[in-house]
Amino acid sequence: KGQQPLCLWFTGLSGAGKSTIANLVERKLAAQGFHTYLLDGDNLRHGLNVDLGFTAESRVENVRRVAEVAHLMVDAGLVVLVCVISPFAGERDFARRRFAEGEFVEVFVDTPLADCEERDPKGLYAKARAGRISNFTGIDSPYERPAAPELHLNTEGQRAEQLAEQVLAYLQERLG
Ligand code: GGZ
Repeated sequence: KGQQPLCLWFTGLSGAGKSTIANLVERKLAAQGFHTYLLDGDNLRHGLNVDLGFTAESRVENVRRVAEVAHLMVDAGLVVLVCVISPFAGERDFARRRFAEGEFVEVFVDTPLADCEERDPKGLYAKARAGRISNFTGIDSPYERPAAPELHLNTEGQRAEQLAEQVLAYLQERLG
């Protein structure tokens, strides 16, 4: 199936739902015949980015590498879904600039910190609050909210399935 290569860049707090939504979107795109690949920050940190931690410098490098890999994959013709907190506007802009106009779709998964902390699927927020992890996004490390994302998902009271549909509806309009 003919397709426009594209990078869907999901940004948001830990536990915001980036991976859950991106996985649903990927499944639906694959079912429509698109060739997709999902780059997940948490997974990449076990391989490509195993040398990086969570200082500001490490996050800058982490996001830079992920953007470069995503760019290579888009170059190869894929629809790439990226899930990284990418807390700094400057690095998200760096990522955007790697791509041609219209190839980069920033998706802000906007979940209130309180909700992320309540979910706390990996117990990381509890650890951060207890001072057992430092530089935790939203606790003692900043998250700069996107000013003008292509898509702003307000997740409060929404199911992941509905949010994935919002992404697909946007793509449908964009890609036809
Ligand atoms: C934020 C952390 C931290 C700290 C471990 N701060 O929700 P998760 O668990 O599965 O995903 C988070 C992941 C964040 O990696 P990214 O590569 O997306 O971050 S960034 O874009 O800022 O470079 C979280 C886990 O790693 N994690 N320690 N201190 N998240």
